[in-house]
Amino acid sequence: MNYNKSIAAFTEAQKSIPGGVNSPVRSFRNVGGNPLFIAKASGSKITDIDGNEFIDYVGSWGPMILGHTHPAVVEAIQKTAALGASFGAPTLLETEMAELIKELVPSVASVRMVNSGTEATMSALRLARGYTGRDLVIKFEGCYHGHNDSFLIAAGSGALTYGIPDTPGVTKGTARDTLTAQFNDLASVEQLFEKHKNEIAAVILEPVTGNMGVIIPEKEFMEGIRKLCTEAKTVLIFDEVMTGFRLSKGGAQEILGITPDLTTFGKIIGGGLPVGAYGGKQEIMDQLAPKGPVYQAGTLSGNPLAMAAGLTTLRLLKNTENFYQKLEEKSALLEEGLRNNLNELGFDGVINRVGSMFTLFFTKEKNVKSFADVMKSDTRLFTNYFKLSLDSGIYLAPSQYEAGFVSAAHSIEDIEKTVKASYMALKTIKN
Ligand code: HOZ
Repeated sequence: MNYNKSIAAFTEAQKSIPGGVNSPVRSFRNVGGNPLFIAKASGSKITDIDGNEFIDYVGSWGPMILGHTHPAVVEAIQKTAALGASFGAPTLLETEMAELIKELVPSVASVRMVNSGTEATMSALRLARGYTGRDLVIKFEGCYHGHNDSFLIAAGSGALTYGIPDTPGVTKGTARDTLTAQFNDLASVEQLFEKHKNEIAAVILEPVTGNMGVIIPEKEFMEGIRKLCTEAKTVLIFDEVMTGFRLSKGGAQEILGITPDLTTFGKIIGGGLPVGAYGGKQEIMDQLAPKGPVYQAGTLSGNPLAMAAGLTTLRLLKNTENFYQKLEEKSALLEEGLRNNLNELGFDGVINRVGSMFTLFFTKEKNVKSFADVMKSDTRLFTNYFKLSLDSGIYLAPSQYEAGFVSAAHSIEDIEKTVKASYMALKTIKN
């Protein structure tokens, strides 16, 4: 494939944008390549400015569950835009969105819209601190909750990809208030609760991780955390920015059968436009200004375009028969094909998948259940695989530590093509 225009565009971009990108993980630096500059996308396909077309498993890092440029979503954005892009005043769309989220996610009694997942997690933490009157938060190594200072400690996603899980610029005081535990290791959480009795405001986690690749939580781990939080009157926050409306209508909490106190959302609820939200128990949400004393605000919060795109997306998920069943079937087919390839060609690897979220870890481990397991992955092998996949028309996230996403627009033919391309990539690596 010829990437000349993207190469030139990246050179130009680096003159005026730090690192040439507005979010680090998309720079391809980790896989030694040049990011593709995208011209357009439709359904399961994305097209770069050189005219190369790819089957897209990034899906804008999660939001595009219906595929790109779904006609109903495009129409909703266009119609809403014609009425005005932003008013800084309430609209009916915001209430409709809140009501729909409440209906689909029963743990949410009240919900506040913001503009990104980062804002959602940052605000949820402030709210948990205001509600409990405590300072400390427990997060899990490798989990990523956006780029707020409190969460850039042992962080996943781009921070992990570029080896800066603890970023400079976070004050010692902030870092001291963030405690880290190990995912799927309940004892590591218990120890922190023992040591900091009655001081922990919140525990936050991705209930199914995506930002260190997909890791499936063990039942006892999740139940144990819920119990610890309840006993200590600590606020349990599920960061469902990635998993919300992705793994089921009710998100990860529905399939795991665990009820958090607060949930953060993003990605899918904006249908591809910038958005975030956080919601949960009434008595906690009542602490938010103007009802309560915990302040949080935003000029573009509940923006009509984002609400229109998100509402249209959520309604389609809700009203399309067997929506999640069909996604599951396609994703299972992909998993099976990828696993057969690994086995047939004698590669070590683990494929973790929940619904339409998956990660292929190149590793000799039998399972990938923890951050420590993730870190044993062969990233050199991943890099080769990534580049060969790209050259054969498959667009994967440019990092071993991310999830892939299947959308409703992916066809069986797309999946078969992907499995074939993956086979050829592995065969080339082997030879
Ligand atoms: N944190 C996102 C991936 N988990 C990166 C999003 C982007 O670079 O656009």
